[in-house]
Amino acid sequence: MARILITSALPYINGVKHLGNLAGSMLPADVYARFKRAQGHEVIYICATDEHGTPAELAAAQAHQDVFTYCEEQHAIQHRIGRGFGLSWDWFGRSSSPQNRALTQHFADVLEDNGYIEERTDRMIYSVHDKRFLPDRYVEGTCPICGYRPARGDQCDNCGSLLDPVDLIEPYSAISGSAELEIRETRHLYLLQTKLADEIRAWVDTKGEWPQLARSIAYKHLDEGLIDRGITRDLAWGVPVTRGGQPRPGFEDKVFYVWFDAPIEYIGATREWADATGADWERWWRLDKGANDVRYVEFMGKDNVAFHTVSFPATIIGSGEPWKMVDTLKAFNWLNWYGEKFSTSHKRGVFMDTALEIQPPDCWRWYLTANCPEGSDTSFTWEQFQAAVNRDLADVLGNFVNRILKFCETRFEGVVPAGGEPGPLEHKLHSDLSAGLSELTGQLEAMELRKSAQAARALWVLGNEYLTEAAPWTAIKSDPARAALIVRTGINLVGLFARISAPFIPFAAEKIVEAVGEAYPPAWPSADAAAELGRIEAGRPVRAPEVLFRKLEDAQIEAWTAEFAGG
Ligand code: B3M
Ligand code: ZN
Repeated sequence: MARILITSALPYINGVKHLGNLAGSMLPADVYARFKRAQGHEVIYICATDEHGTPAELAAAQAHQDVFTYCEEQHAIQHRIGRGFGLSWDWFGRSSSPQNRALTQHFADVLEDNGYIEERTDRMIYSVHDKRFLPDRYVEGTCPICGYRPARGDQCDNCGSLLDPVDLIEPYSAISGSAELEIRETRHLYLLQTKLADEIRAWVDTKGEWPQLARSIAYKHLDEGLIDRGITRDLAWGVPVTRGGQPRPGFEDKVFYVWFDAPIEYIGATREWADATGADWERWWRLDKGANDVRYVEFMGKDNVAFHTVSFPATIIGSGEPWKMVDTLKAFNWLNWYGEKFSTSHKRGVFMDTALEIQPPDCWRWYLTANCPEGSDTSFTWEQFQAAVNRDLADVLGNFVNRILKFCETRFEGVVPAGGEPGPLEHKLHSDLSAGLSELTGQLEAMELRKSAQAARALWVLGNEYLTEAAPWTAIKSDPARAALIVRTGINLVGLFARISAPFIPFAAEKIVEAVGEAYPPAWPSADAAAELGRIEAGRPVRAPEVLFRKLEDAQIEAWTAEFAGG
């Protein structure tokens, strides 16, 4: 048995996330974590809210809250919603935790000791009216590339260009609207990534097993050439800049840049978990404390890949300390809403809170896994969602479970019947199932989410085909022993389907498992179908569960299409 550390990109604190955020990091990480636990491995799945930086401060100001209270509330909201989707985090931490603060300050210290941090003088925008510097999103103005207004200081929302606040045309303060801005000098810490570039490349070169999307983005950034990166900001909310545990002179009003402390929170959150539960965090993260045999897998959207393949590795490698680094990095493209971006302000697309109000979590989990933006950007459509729920879940899986269990209730008093011997139909079923089980396990091992969902569905289809051909409702009239064998086989298929479906649709899987008297969470099956179909023996009471999946009517789909179209 292996030890597997899983993290998904830390969602920003500034509001409830949309379905694309879920589909491109947290959900696939959860499917994989559940699969690996079911195989019997020791797994921890760690996530957290990313709470620092200008997005947090600005969102708090908009909500008329102080940033501390805002973050506390939003963290609780995101935590509750994540649990509502069944995300099986072992810990959902906060990047503003004392644990992360200590680690961030520690990394800055050792990086400086090793000669990888330097103080430099920067020219930054200062607002005379607000009496403060305006980093990143605190400045708005006209985009110098496309002319869009208001473009934000760090990025233009219209053309996507990455900007420097000083490049904006006719800039103004996002706080007060004041255009009385000056360029002033300010001191900042720089992480000397140029000095680390060769070591980072050499490390990426050893990662041949990374999926293609992650590798290509990493090399794109390495080939463009790394630049030294400012890792402090003139902000109040964040990790204070210290040196050797004392405030750093001249940096009393500054904090570390959010992208410096956010990835460190993967470690920080593990410490939060350890502090809360008495677990040992070092055996997951310190190579000198046993983390050598940990396999570390990260899940994230493609825009985060550079930070995880270049910037965070620069922090770790530059520290010279024996920290565990990522082994496999699974990246995703965008899930869009009918070809456009999700947007809170335009009311376009479904966000995680609303999603849970209108449909059960398993329906979203199934659709978003089966249609995740793996090979390219994809678009959500209500028609596909309806098909995923009605055909895959209701017609194929739900119907199978109900047909066989209802039949057992009416004809065998709800007890798994004895008698009968497997015939040619069962032998064919065993060999088809065995092949399908190895396919499914292989795709999950490879973290191919879409293909995994297809493989699971193909197994459900095999069950339906078997039942239709074997036709126990006919056999019962002429050959009761044969009918008993078919029903027993069918009930074992139900149990098997619950086991293979649990990573995708854990709530339904739990109901199914209960219906056939198995334990939850169920263990992952071997590829020996004949053995797997012998688990549930004659004499066990079973019962049909309540409706597992409700079908979606066309009228409902039309109403949602209009409601969430934006405009
Ligand atoms: N919060 C960006 C995002 O949510 C950022 C990820 C941090 S991962 C350490 O896409
Ligand atoms: Zn632009």
